[in-house]
Amino acid sequence: MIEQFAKDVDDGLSQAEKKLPSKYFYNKKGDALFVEIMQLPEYYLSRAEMEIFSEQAADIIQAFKQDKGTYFELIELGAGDGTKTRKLLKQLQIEGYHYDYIPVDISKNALDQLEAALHKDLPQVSVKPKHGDYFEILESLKNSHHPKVILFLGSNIGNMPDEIASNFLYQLGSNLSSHDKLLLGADLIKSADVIMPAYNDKKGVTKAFNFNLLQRMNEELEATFDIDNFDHAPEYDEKQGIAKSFLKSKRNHEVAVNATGKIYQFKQGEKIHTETSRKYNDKILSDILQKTDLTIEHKFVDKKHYFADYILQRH
Ligand code: AVJ
Repeated sequence: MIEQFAKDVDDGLSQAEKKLPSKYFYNKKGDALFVEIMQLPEYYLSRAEMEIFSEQAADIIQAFKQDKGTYFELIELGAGDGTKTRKLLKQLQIEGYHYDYIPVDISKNALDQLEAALHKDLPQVSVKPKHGDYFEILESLKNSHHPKVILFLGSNIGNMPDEIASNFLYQLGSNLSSHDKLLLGADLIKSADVIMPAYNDKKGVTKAFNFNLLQRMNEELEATFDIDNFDHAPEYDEKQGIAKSFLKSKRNHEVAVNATGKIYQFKQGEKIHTETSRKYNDKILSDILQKTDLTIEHKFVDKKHYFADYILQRH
């Protein structure tokens, strides 16, 4: 794991345009910061999706079109703290469905906490956590022949550039059977004055989340990053609907990373791209789905039309 981290860091920092994979945000501290982000007044995404789940859980479940008498697998990619999913799990219990809830997450810490919390709050739900990244899980889907409903919420897909998202959804679709469903949460394109504060909150939690990546490299890779040498610098291209987060070097300096055995130079104003958060509309999503076996069947939105949960079916 550490070796892969070191390799990814070396790859990213050796490019002309430096970058780091956003999946490394999520260590114990990053998980806690992300939970804090979800509660920020500026971070509308979680609240909008929560509203959809609170008010439309029964309709969403109906759109799954699962047979009440037949066991199915409810698989959540990037489950995190599972707050929204709880609404669905409760409703599924009420309606008497037979299923296992299989949360998948890159963070073992988040999975352990989720399992403990569900065991306490919803003891009837059978929870079978899986630790790993999304791509690793795809293969293992093939090994089970039960009907499946995949949850990919929170606009987590937005971390993938469109081509990667398309490949990922293609692979996901090809590992599903017809009538399996994918519930895909997608943040919708809107104006910069709503989006920018969500990635640059007043309290500085998102900034701390971004800086945590530097601290994680210091701790796990014996790097010498000084957070005082960087600014948190989010951007949003309103026309394209793409938000990006950067760490921007305040001065010319260099950083040693013991685990890679290298020294990396940073120029004043030079940026490390740490995250992409793509925003969607029906057209963008349809284009991404074009090469896949998945088609849009339903769309659930919040009252402000900030966020959408799409139901996709393998055709
Ligand atoms: C969990 C990937 C959806 O991109 O909005 C929040 C992560 N980054 N604030 C997002 C995040 C900074 C989030 N996703």
